[in-house]
Amino acid sequence: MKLLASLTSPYARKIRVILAEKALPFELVVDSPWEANTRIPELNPLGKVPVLITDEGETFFDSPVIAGYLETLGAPPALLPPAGLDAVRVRQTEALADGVTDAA
Ligand SMILES: N[C@@H](CCC(=O)N[C@@H](CS)C(=O)NCC(=O)O)C(=O)O
Repeated sequence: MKLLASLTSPYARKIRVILAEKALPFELVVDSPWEANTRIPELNPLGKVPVLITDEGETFFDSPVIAGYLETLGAPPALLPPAGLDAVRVRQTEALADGVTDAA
C-alpha cells in the first residue's frame, strides 16, 4: 500500500506510527497539498494528507478512517478495541488529540 503524506503533517505521522507499530510494509509517497503538482485533490476531495491507497487500489482519507482501515488488516498489536464503550473512548481520545492539533 501507499501512504501519501507530507513529512510535517501530524495526522500523517499518526498513521506512520501505526504502520510502524504493526510492522506493515508500505511505500511513503511524499506529497504536499500546497505544492502546485500535488496529486492529493484527485485522491481526497478534502484536499488533505494523509491519503492511503490500498494494494487493491482503494483510497482512504482522513487519519481516523485510515487508522480504522489498518486495524481491519489484523496485524498485531491491536490498537483499537473491536467495539463497544472501550472503542468509543479510544475514538474520543483520538478526536481530542486531532482537535488540539487542529487548533494549534
Ligand atoms: N482530519 C484530517 C486532517 C488532515 C489535515 O488537516 N492535513 C493537513 C496537513 S497537517 C493538510 O493536508 N492541509 C491541507 C489544506 O488544508 O489545504 C485527518 O485527520 O487526516
